Amino acid sequence: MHSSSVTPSNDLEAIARKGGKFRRMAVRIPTYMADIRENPAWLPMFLLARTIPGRRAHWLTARRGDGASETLPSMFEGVDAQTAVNALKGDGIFPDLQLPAAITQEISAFAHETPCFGNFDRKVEFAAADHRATEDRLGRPILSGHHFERALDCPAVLAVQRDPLLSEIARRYLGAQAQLITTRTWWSFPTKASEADRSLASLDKYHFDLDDWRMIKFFFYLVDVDAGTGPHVYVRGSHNKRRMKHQLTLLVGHPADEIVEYYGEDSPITLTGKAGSGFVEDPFGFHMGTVATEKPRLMMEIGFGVSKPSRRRFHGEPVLR
Ligand SMILES: O=C(O)CCC(=O)C(=O)O
Repeated sequence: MHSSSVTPSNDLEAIARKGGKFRRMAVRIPTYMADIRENPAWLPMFLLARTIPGRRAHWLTARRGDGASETLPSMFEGVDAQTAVNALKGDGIFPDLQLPAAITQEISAFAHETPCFGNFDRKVEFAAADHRATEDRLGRPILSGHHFERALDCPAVLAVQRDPLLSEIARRYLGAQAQLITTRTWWSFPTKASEADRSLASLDKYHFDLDDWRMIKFFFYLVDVDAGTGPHVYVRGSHNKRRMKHQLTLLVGHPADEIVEYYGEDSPITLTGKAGSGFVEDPFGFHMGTVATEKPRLMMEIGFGVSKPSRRRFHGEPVLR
């Protein structure tokens, strides 16, 4: 006869593990409450968009959208919108975008000069070069530095945000309702961060995004990113297939072994590349940023969705104060 028993120490371990999950959720509760206050329509999305039937039902409302801006000049020479859309449909990611060198340099210079906010806290303001000194002064690790609305003061950021290729890909993939919902630039610094800070910064844990029913995010590296610079990882094929257990939980983050077991060992791709390289993904697929171990990473995100943009999420700020 096979039997299993729960010893007191097993019990404590289980509570500690749950404590981790609850802590991860607790970090996000103020964000969720702020979203509901700002837009009550967020609640059904938050509950149902995590399920495959809920999403499929919403995809049926997509109106056909293509061709509107295909002839307008784009900074992304040689990229065919439909090739990107086909890759998004199949893999959930298209990894072949490249910013012009002048745009990359302008955004990078801007992000070096413009003070950012540490760990999403507007009271912690510093220039990227002063990261270590700021950590020493405050006596705690600083994992991320966001520029929030300051990003829009950079003309090159606006030029990328408004590029016709991005909106063409968004309309072809998401439907004619596609609209801009995020623009952010931020640093990820090598440091020893707490789990709560890593969770808030969406680092080191596979998760999917639930900011809208249907979304795509364009990401661009503004420094060279290798294994030590906290590369982004995406699980190919995870945008349109979901284990039941992962549809019926409120948690968006899940352990790597569960992900790899379900989607296959070859499904995660780690995106490294030179400054200016970029990719577009469907963030319902599992993905994560990894914590930088050697050099800071500077990243820009331009996101499209189908619902009214939230003031909060536009620049990635958890709660507006
Ligand atoms: O920092 C990254 O590479 C990932 C960011 C992320 O996970 C997100 O925007 O949801």
